[in-house]
Amino acid sequence: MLRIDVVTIFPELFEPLLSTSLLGAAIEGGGLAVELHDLRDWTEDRHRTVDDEPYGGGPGMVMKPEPWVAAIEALAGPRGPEREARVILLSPQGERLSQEKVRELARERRLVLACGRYEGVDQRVVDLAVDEEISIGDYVLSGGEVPAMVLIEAISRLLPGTLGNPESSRTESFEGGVLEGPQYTRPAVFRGREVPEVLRSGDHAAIARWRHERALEITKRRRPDLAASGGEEER
Ligand code: JBZ
Repeated sequence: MLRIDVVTIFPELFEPLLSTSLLGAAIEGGGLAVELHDLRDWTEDRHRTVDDEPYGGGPGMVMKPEPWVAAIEALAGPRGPEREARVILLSPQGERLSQEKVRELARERRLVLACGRYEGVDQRVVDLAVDEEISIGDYVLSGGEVPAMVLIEAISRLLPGTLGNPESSRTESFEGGVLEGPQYTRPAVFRGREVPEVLRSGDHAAIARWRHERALEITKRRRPDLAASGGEEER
């Protein structure tokens, strides 16, 4: 069982994700528990303030350290060997998320996902309370909520007993370091375009060979960086 505590000023953003079938199944199946927390619950002023002006000037606001450190320590305990959860801040300064990292996190018992907003979080939160920073990629976002959802969905697919089809998690894109080739369903002819004959041949060896060839072809063309590793990652 993996428990994920999410700390955010927008907990309601996560509700639709948590009630969809895939995550719903992981949660119903008992492999995953997600608890949402409003950062403002750890403020102490009347206005429940979470941000303030940046020292040194500049545009925008910075998230205050006090509510963050209080929230993280309440959920994970103080940093150190006794800590009860691995604390991850979603941030552009983080290490790029990979399927290898997803597999590593799926083996943990507890995670705390800290979602920043505004121009970022006071550095002392990172220095005093966060275990690691993760980024989902090089595009500009407004906060860590969507990255946290990406992480939760990627992890949930790997939890034991939570996947509809256990085979699909291995063969899908990236698990083997290779993209999937083209997929087809009925009808056999759509707007004059036929499903490749081999897929309708019933020759399972020929189908497997064809799929493998198409997978290597698309990987080499679209993701030469992946193709360079020969598709031998994790097998
Ligand atoms: C992320 C201030 O909060 C942010 C802003 C951008 C951003 C994150 C958090 S996490 N970008 C990413 O995963 O790349």
